[in-house]
Amino acid sequence: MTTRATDLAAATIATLLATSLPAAVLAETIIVRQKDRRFETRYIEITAGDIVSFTNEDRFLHQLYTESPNFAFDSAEQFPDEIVEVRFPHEGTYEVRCGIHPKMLLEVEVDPKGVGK
Ligand SMILES: [Cu+2]
Repeated sequence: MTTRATDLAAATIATLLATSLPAAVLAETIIVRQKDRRFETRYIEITAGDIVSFTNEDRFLHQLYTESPNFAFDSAEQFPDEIVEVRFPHEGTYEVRCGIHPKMLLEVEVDPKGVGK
């Protein structure tokens, strides 16, 4: 039995993928647009570790926050065209709100890692 160079290369690539993929690539980024004083959707379901990317497509400020016993963030003022990225590290259900527009509400359900969506 002989080992050809291409087999070695394939094995090397497979090894690299196996060792470098998990943490970095399995996390997803989910885009949620803010437009007309609303989030484009009222509910998203993600996995712990995922990042939600909020894009301000209005011509005025937003200010995102969530408050919960195990996770909180406050974006401060978010200018037009500014993107705020929020990583949700823990499972749970979170209400993302805007400090400037009280009717804005996005519910984020965060599943534990390893559970299907
Ligand atoms: Cu707002």
